[in-house]
Amino acid sequence: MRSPWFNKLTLLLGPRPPLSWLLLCLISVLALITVLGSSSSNAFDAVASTSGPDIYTNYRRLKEQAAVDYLELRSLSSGASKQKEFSLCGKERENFVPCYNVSANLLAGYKDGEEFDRHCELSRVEEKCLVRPPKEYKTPLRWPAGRDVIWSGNVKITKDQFLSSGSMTKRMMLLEENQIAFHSDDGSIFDGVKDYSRQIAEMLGLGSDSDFIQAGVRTVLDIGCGFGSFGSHLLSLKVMAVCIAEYEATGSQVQLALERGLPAMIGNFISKQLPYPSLSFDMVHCAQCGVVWDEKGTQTEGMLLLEVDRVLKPGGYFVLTSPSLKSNGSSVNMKKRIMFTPLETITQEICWTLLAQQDETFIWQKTSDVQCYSSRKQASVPVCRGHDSQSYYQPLVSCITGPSSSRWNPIQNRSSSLLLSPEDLEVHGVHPGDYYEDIQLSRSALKNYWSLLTPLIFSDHPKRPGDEDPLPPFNMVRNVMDMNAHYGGLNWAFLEEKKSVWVMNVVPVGAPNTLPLILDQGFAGVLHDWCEPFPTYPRTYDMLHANGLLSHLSHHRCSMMDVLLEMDRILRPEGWIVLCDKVRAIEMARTFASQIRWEARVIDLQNGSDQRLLVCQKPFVRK
Ligand SMILES: *[C@@H]1O[C@H](CO)[C@@H](O)[C@H](O)[C@H]1NC(C)=O
Ligand SMILES: *[C@@H]1O[C@H](CO)[C@@H](O)[C@H](O)[C@H]1NC(C)=O
Ligand SMILES: *[C@@H]1O[C@H](CO)[C@@H](O)[C@H](O)[C@H]1NC(C)=O
Ligand SMILES: CC(=O)N[C@H]1CO[C@H](CO)[C@@H](O)[C@@H]1O
Repeated sequence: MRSPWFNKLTLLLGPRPPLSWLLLCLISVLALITVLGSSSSNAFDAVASTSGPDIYTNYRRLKEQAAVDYLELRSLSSGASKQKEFSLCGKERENFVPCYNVSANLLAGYKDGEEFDRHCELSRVEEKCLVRPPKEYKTPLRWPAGRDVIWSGNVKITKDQFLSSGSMTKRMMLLEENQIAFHSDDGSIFDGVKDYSRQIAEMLGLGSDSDFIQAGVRTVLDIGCGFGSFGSHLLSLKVMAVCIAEYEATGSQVQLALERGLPAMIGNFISKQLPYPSLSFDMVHCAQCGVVWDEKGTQTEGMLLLEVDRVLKPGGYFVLTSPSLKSNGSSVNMKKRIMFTPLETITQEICWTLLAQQDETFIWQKTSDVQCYSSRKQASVPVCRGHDSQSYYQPLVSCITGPSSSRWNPIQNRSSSLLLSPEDLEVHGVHPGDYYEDIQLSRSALKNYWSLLTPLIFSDHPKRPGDEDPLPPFNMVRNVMDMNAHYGGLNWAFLEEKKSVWVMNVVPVGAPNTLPLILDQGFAGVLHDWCEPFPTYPRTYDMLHANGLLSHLSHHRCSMMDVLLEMDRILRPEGWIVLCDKVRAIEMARTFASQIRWEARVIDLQNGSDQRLLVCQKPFVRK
């Protein structure tokens, strides 16, 4: 594939020296693979000598970190052979999602929906153990077969939920006793979703739903996505749809969507903003998503719509489908009036126009004209002062965010290329060379990583980078997470290689906030604090990649062990971990990996560089 931007890339890369340590890391992967002596004593010395150019801004934090390191060191120096392996958690934790203990939240006094919110402070788990898969767990089918058929034993769903499912986005059927089938895009089991998608396109004035991209719709936030069938159809049209839904103990929309290989994460905006910056999505979609948008007299009145407005890009669309609008009898119009008068008021005030209304579906368009806000007749909803804070766990606001942002660019005005232009990059304050270099480096990195992902790497005659790619089923990778995504280079590399994966690009709290840039490329991404569990169900990712994350976290007050245990939780059996980091971080992780009972191999860069690669695989069963 040689798209025009590729040439631009080569041009830009040409004169720049290969500065980044990432380059060290990647180039050196080409070097020989050697097994490091497991936890030799100099590894501890390396861990202990925490010198380097790192700037600590907070002395107290430094001291606290020293304490954590010390504890970890002590447990290390008790001898690798004596390292205790973690035991498996009990059966009750098979579908364990930390931070979402509803009964604990209720006990703490959260109510009115806030009990379903994320409250990590209330669910500290003392016991460290490995979340085990259900007894009947089976390796998911390969993409794209796995999109339409899943093993019912892999997800938690009750018979009632199964039988009651019937809405367009929740349709499924039991094939045999252990398989669930969903809407298939090319089959004709259900065609409801296709018709629905065509209807939306028509309401937007498009000839067909394959014109979404041309109309500027590349990314969709699908709130309460059912089981992802609409998103799955959009993916086939090359539109990236990310599903968010609240935590559900059984029949989880997010768990089922991820099991099918569709982008999803737990997200709920009852009281807090979503972990996305403003002006992020081209469309927000809610079909029977269970959100009450116009609740009167509550503290959050109107705020949920303002949150939708915040994450929508200028000129973007809000699609709302709600069967409650379609009455049983003749009172159709009456009902709609009652239901929609409040929404009408607020949508006008925030400069949305009702584009179309058909059956139970309404489409509003957010203004693309900043002037609209100053020319409003009555401005009872003010424009927020200052800029989008872009921090984490912000409360909902009752003002309009975004008009003053330099990222204010109507979706209809955007170039069709996903690659950002130098002008776009200027808006983000990013040097084009850095951006194109990140992509270039990730491209070569991916080639190497991919060829390493085979159990052969753990054998006595390990596979080397560049050796022929392993045969299926070894590369069964669909859901990928880049835990420290930087500019989204790894996502680019996957795209270019035409691998059938999607990437959750995570920007760690405390790292330069590149999330707006990632989302502006049409990728999935989220801000996350890795000292806390990730908002997803167990066994939902096939590959976790982290470049420099461990050293980044050493500035924070969390233990590496907790991060690795969390990685183990969210990884599918036989899933892969690729860590690239400084030698002391990697050697520490190597020791912990054996406690978590991962197969692991350190790859030496053989270049005097202090970067190492750690490739691990989570075993299918642990005895
Ligand atoms: C959830 O919280 C309750 C009440 O604090 C506690 O008894 C229970 O063990 C917790 N559940 C999990 C899975 O941590
Ligand atoms: C419509 O029908 C449903 C179930 O059939 C019922 O629960 C609901 O009350 C009805 N609504 C009206 C407005 O009659
Ligand atoms: C969008 O494009 C139109 C036509 O090229 C132009 O007039 C308008 O100023 C642009 N809007 C923005 C916000 O760039
Ligand atoms: C990326 C890197 O550090 N490359 C170096 C590897 O080692 C050779 C020889 O010592 C250097 O010339 C490279 O610059």
